[in-house]
Amino acid sequence: MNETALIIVDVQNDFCDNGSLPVPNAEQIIPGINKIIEYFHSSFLPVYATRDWHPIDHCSFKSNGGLWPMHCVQQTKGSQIHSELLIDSRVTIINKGTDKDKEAYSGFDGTDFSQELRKRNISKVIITGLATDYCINWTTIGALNNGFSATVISDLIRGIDLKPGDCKNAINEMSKSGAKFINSFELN
Ligand code: VGL
Ligand code: ZN
Repeated sequence: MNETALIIVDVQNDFCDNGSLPVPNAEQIIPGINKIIEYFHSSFLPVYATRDWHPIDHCSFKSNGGLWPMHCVQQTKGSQIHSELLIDSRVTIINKGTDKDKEAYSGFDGTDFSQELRKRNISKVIITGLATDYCINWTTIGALNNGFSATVISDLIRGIDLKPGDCKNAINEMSKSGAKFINSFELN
């Protein structure tokens, strides 16, 4: 149980420029994430990418009383992973938020992700992607709650800050829960 896996969270069109729920400056982190993906492949370490993967009648949409504009609807352009991200068959995709009645910000919520990681002897995850104050926060805490150690790449995350301070609070929360933070230059 001592392998490390990379988890790229929700780098999907709807969270990028011109998407329906754009995260400010999301696209800035893509080249940096690509370097980390290549580093993991060259070290023969597993790479996972989560996708927010909602049915069209999902409860998180404003049209259904939720908080968000319609986003990441299964099989649409908006739910595709950004084309500049180096995703190929070596990357395992994890879909979350697929139950119309449940919000699921964590890649560990309603998925078999933790069993999959355990099966591959992974004890530590490195986390990057979108959005700091939602799916990064919840996925990181989900990893910790499932017994993995979790490290967030601090310069390769971007957040929404619906309320100013949300991202800062999320970082404090992850820290308090036991997550570590590193800069990407420490990885390659
Ligand atoms: C997310 C808002 C709604 C995220 C997903 O990926 O952080 N944020 N759905
Ligand atoms: Zn969502």
